[in-house]
Amino acid sequence: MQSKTNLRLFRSTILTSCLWLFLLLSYSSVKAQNKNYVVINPSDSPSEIVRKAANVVPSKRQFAWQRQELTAFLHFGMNTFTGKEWGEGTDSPAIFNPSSLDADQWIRELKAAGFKCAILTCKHHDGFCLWPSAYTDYSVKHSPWKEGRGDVVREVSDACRKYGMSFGIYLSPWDRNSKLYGTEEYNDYFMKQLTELLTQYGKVSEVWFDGACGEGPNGKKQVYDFLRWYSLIRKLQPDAVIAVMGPDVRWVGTETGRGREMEWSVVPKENLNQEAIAENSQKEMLTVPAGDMMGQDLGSRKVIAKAKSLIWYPAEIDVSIRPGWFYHEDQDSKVKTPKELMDIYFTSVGMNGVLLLNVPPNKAGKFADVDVKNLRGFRQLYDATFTKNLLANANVSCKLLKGKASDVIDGDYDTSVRPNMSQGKAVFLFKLKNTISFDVLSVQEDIRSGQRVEHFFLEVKDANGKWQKVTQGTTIGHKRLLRFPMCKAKEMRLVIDQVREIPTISEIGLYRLAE
Ligand code: FUL
Repeated sequence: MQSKTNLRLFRSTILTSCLWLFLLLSYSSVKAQNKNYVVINPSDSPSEIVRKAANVVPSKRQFAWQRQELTAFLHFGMNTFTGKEWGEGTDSPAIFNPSSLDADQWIRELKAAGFKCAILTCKHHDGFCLWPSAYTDYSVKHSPWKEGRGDVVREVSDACRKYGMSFGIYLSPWDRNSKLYGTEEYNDYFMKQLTELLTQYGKVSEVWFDGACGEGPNGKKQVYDFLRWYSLIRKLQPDAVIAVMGPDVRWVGTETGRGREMEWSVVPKENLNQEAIAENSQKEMLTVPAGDMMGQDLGSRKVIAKAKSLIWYPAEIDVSIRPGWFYHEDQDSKVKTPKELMDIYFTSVGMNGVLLLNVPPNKAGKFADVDVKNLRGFRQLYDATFTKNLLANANVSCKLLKGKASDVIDGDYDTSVRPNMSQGKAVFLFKLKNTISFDVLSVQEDIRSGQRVEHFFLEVKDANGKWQKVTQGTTIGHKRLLRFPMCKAKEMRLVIDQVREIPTISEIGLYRLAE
C-alpha cells in the first residue's frame, strides 16, 4: 500500500516536473521577443521583482486572444435532447436528432452581437462526439441526424469562416463513455481525437480543457498526459491558446460573469496548477463567494514578492446566458436580459478579462428566439453606450515621454503614449468646449508593454474650480471600465498615481450608459 502510494507520488512528481519543464521551455522560447515568463532569483529585492513583473508581456497568441474581448461558447450535444447538464455517457445516440440545425444562424447572431470567436462543445463529459470520429461509435455518425452523415463541428467551423469569426474547440478530458477512461490508453485516444479536430476543420484559435470531473473519490482516476496534448496543439495549431487546464488562459474562478476588482494578468507561475484547477473547477457558484474561488488577490506586490517565477496568465470569464450550460425549455424565461449582459460586459471585459458567453442552441438546432432577442438587445445597448467617446473632441494635455496626448482619445488601440512620471504621477487633463454628462470611464493599457498601473483616479472640476474625485481603481490591464453616478463637467483629469513602471496608455474614454 505504502509503496503504491510512493509510486504514485513519484509518478505525479515526475509528471509535474515534466509539465513545468514544458511550460518553461515554451515560455522561454518566446522569452527572447516576448518575455511572457520571468524567473525570480532568491536574491532579487522587492523592487527588482516589481520591475520584472512590469516587463512580463503576453505572447502573440495571448495578445490576439485578449483583443477579441467577446467570445462565445456553444453547448450543444446529447444533453440538449435529454435535458441533462452532465450526461452519463449511456444515452443512445438515437436521441440526437436536431430537426433543423442552423449553425449559420448561431454564428450570424453571435457575429452581429459583436462576438469574435465561438467555441463548440465538440465532446462534453458524456463522451458523445459532434463529429464522426473514427475512434468511437459514440458520435453523430450513429445518430439519425442526417442519417449519420452529419458533422456539427464542420457546420460550425464553416460558418465561422464564412462570417470571419475565430473557431475554438471544447474537448472534455473527463469522458464517461470511453471504456479507456482511467487507463494510460485514454491519453492515446484523446490525442487521436485532438488530432482529428486540429487537422480537419481549418484554423482553431482556442482549445478549452475543462477541469470538471465528477468521478468522486471511488471513481475512475485518469492521469492526463497534458505534456503530450500541449505539444500536439503547439505543433498543429501554433496560434491557438490553450485555456483553463492549459498554459495560456486562466479560468477566472467563478461562473458568475465577474472578474476581480484587482485583476492582474501577471501572476506567480504557482497559480498554474492543473490539479488545483481541476479540484476547484465548476463548484456550484452558489456555494462559492463571487470572485473568490481562487483567491481575490493573485498578483499584487505582496503576492509576487513570494513568487519563484512570474507568467502572463490572463483571466477568461465564462458564464451562460441561461441558468444551465445546455438548453432547457423551462429556462426560456430565465435568459439574461440585455441589461444583465451589459452588466456582465462591465464585470468581465471591463475588469481586464475576456468574456466567454455561452448561448446554447435548442433541440431544433437553433438559438431560441429569446436568446436572439437578448443578444441583439445587448448589442444595441453596447453600441448606444460605446460608439462615441465623449472625450473625442477634447483638448488633451499630459507631460509625455512618447506619443501625442490626443493618441489616447483617437479610438485606436495601437496608438499610445508613455507619460512622464518624474513627479510620481501622470495627469491627463481634458478640456471640452461644452459640458458633457457621463457615468462611465474606460481606460486601456497597451499590454504589449506589460500591465503596470496599480492605482488611478478620475476628477472633475466643479463650478468653483475645485477638483472633485469621481471614481478610482487599481489595475487597468487591457481594459478597465468603471461606472459611477452621472457627472456633468467640461474639464476633467485622469491621474495615474501608482505604477510598477511607466505604463503605456492606449485609450481613455468617457461614456454615458444607455438605458
Ligand atoms: C464545466 C462543465 O462541467 C459544464 O458542464 C460546462 O461545460 C462548463 C463550461 O464547464 O466544467
